[in-house]
Amino acid sequence: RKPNLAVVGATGAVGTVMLGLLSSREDVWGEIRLIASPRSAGRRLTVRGEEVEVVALSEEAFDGIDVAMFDAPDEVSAQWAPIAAAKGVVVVDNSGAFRMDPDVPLVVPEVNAPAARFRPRGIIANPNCTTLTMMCGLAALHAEYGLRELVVASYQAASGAGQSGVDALRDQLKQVAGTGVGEQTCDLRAVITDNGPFPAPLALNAVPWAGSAAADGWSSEELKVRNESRKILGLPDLKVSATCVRIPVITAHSLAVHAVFEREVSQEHAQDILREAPGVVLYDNPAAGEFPTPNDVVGTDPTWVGRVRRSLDDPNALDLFLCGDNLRKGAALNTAQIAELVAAELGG
Ligand code: 11C
Repeated sequence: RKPNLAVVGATGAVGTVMLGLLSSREDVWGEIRLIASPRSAGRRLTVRGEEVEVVALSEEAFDGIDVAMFDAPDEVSAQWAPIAAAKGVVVVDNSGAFRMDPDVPLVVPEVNAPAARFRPRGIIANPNCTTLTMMCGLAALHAEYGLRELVVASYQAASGAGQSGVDALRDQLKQVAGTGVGEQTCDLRAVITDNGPFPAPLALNAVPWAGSAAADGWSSEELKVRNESRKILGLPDLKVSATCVRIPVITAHSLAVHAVFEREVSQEHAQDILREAPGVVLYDNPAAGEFPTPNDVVGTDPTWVGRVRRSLDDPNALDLFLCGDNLRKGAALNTAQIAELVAAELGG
């Protein structure tokens, strides 16, 4: 029989994209059960062309389920993923709760699919969307050149902060549209009084902060980029410096990456590697105006890469610009791909 799937967090920004993916990808699932907080229970959502009623999160909600995708806050996953796993459900979790647990694999199917089979806790973690934007491209370059160091600046979309981030940005854009606001220091802060989930106005701005405060001035998002990249690539000593910045884009994260390798690189060979890399599209002809932008890649599955250059000061280093839909490959798509690996393993 085909395995039964639960989608926990079905009504959120990622959950909504997930239902679209489940309706358009090859259907490997038996029942698809939609689970959300009690507040959203009873809503009817469409998946695979059929209306399904959302049920409240509870232990019984996992009865008869084989695989559960969680897109929930860290504390909800931390509490409920082990409850589901204890019932024999394989959990694919998109929160930060388990990613760095040595007994939980952190999986990008194009990069380390076999890791998904070692899951002593019955949980597989899905990486952070910022990390995911660069993993497929960097893994391919690492296989050829041996990665030593990453210096990353992110340009992250509002939807990384969920539906409340999208709503806040849309409201702020309405407040500033057609005004002269943004020309003078502080006038944005006078007009935009509700920053939503962001620590400063996002419309007409760039905010160098994502996530929560970690030690020594780093943000949690910057540490996730470092720790998760190390784990996925199997490089525990990889040097990583990230600066994570939110920009007024609705969906699709972008990263400027300076990558240093063990061996000498060439621009053309690096472009060839990226052209062939699974999950990657090379779009790199700046003379013709061809490079990825968030607006061009939103709604697509691959991660896109352009502006590939050999560093002028280091023959072992490349500079590149990557964009990916943070709700698709950055979240729902990668989760679905992992769940499909499990379905294939279970014989679905
Ligand atoms: C953001 N990347 O753009 C974050 C959202 O660890 O899964 C995802 C947080 C996470 O704000």
